[in-house]
Amino acid sequence: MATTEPTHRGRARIAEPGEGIGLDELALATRNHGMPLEALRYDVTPPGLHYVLTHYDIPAVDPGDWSLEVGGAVARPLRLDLDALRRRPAVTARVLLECAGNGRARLEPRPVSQPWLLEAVGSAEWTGTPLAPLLREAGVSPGAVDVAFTGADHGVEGGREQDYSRGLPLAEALRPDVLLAWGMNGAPLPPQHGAPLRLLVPGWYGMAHVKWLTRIEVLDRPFTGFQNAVAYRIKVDAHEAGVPVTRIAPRALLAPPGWPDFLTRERFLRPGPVALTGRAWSGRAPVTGVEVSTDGGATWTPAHLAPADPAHPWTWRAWTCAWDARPGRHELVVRAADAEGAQPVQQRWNRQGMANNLVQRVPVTVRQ
Ligand SMILES: Nc1nc2c(c(=O)[nH]1)N[C@H]1C(S)=C(S)[C@@H](COP(=O)(O)O)O[C@H]1N2
Ligand SMILES: [Mo]
Repeated sequence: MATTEPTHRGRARIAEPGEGIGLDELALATRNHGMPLEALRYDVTPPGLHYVLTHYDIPAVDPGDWSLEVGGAVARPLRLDLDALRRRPAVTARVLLECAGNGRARLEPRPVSQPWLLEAVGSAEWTGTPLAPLLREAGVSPGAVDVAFTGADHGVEGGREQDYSRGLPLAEALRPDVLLAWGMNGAPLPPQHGAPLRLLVPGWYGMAHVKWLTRIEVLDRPFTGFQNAVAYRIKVDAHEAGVPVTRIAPRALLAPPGWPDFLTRERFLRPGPVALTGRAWSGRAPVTGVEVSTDGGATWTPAHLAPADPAHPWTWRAWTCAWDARPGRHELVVRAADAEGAQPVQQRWNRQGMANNLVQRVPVTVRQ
């Protein structure tokens, strides 16, 4: 990893008070699209509607001469091409991904980065082979602690030139549900989602699910690469080490009811009974409940939460809540809880805007 002189523009910073979203953030937002929230209606996010987040460029990878290397602290280093991987036992799992920066754009002050509102989520059906048996075949050394996963994409971040690379604790890498995936929704992985092969670590925020995977390195020391040591840390002061971002905190989202204004996205409804619907998830523990407020959070009503599907423990669950919409302006708010607690109603700020699960607020106007 080479160090280049950081330019001022490329450095992470916090927006000035009152500073609007700038062109750098707009450029990121047009490359990295979210899932339109009406797509919360689908159990499995259809192709093209799943959110996308790519730090650098989508790399040019020829699947014909691509191969995956497994090395480092192992007894028998391996190299596998796509055919060799596809001959291994295959599973298909429904796994929700959410970017750790989801909700960042509404933080005050705003960390300048990919300006997600709330749409950095999707749940697809991923096909691949479990990672653990492959690691066992390679023979993990007794002193191993972390596993580093490196993608084919390359860029500069925080002034440091690097391949996108993430470390994962060995115990997590050995979980039976961690996959090396070559398929998404029954088709080969599309370029933007990591073709020909990506990692899936169910329950963890998006950054752990390394795309365009080329190398797996078992480490007998903790991984100290940029994406773990500098990025993806929850910290308030620039100089503190911070806490690493790991599993997805609980969140409920409302499929915005009624119809939108083209420009402002403000919502309009007709008076009468409305079935409010949405999805809820957590990567830490099962969701225990969803509550809905139609008065800006003054009072809360429990929503009906669909039972967990044992076949799909890592996806979202549907919820519904009946509302008798009366004419006027209302603020709809939803919050999910898991065994560790509920979503906060007040922001919990951190300087990278990570793992923020502030409640969603949807202002609506019920027309006469
Ligand atoms: N190689 C590589 N893997 C990556 C990234 C990346 O920039 N490069 N972005 C990560 C982040 S931050 C997220 S949120 C998810 C997004 O996955 P998706 O684009 O398939 O939704 O990919 C992760 N894997
Ligand atoms: Mo992300």
